[in-house]
Amino acid sequence: MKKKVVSLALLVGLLIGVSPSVTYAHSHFESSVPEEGQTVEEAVETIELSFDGGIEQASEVQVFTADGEEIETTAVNVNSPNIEVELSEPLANGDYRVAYNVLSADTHPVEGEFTFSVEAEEAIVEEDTEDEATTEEEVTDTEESADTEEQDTNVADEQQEEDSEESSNSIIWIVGAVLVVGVILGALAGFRRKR
Ligand SMILES: [Cu+2]
Repeated sequence: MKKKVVSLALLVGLLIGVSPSVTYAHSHFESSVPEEGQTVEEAVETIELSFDGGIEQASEVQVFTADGEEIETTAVNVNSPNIEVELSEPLANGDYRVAYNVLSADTHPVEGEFTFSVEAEEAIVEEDTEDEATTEEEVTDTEESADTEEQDTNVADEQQEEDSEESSNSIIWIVGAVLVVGVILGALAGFRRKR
């Protein structure tokens, strides 16, 4: 009789111990938009990932170009079991890799990645030229800032020179104006006296 009670207690204990892992099962990557290997022919500004179980807020997603350059994301919205990644601007044509590091609801990390391509018309071609323009601007910016650092003191000196030039110029103007007014007044006075 006692043995039965003990084994029953063990059985109940075992069930209780097992049940949490049943409730919080390990989550797996299920699908995405764009999906693995897809070639998208329109602008891509968001990427959606879906998992087959609960995932935690601490989940991360990164998007990379074929060259391994990371794409800027404005938000990674975890809405278990889905994640929506918002990109700062539409993706240019090319191949992309999405890497996810998700925390499953059972606290186990789930890592993985998938790739897709963008092959859109028009809009994306414009994007490309814009990108190039921005890069060129950035390059000049860096050059300029490097120059600025070197010539900082020179610029300050020039600025001071300009300032003093300006002030001496305005003094010349004021003195000149006073002289002209004086000459006119003097002439007028002389004219009146003559009369
Ligand atoms: Cu797990």
